[in-house]
Amino acid sequence: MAIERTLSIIKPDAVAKNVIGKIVSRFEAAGLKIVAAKLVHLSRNEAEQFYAVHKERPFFKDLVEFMISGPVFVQVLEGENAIAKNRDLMGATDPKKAAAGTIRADFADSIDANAVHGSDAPETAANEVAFFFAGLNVYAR
Ligand code: RTP
Ligand code: MG
Repeated sequence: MAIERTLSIIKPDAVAKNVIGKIVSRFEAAGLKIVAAKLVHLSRNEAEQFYAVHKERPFFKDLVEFMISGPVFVQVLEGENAIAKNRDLMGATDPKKAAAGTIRADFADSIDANAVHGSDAPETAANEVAFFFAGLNVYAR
């Protein structure tokens, strides 16, 4: 199986709840390594750029407002099948539909304030890693 890199964001709701450590522990327990990390408060422009793929969706404005409402903890995770593994750990977008024991089931309040972001495919992972960590290798060696 391929060693991949993926982008994870612990969103403002989870940072405000003081559960960065609990969420990071789940990545570590699943065998994902943190190869880069930083706490940042996104500007409106950065949040709009990051979620540009959703700019025509009805929830775009609320999504941007939420993502700039407080600091976020951004990480690059590396490991076997890291992109899908991270998405499995996160659970479904809507926490009401997220499987028991997933990050969103345990820490998210709503489909808007849903605790974490994770890249959804190899191409988006490469773009998202480069967006936050210029100069970092987007693929594992
Ligand atoms: P993410 O990109 O944040 O990891 O979440 P995702 O892949 O599970 O979901 P996606 O479809 O990419 O949507 C991005 C974020 O937009 C918000 N959203 N709200 N109200 C709605 O119907 C709705 N749908 C999506 C969520 O916060 C979602 O994480
Ligand atoms: Mg997404």
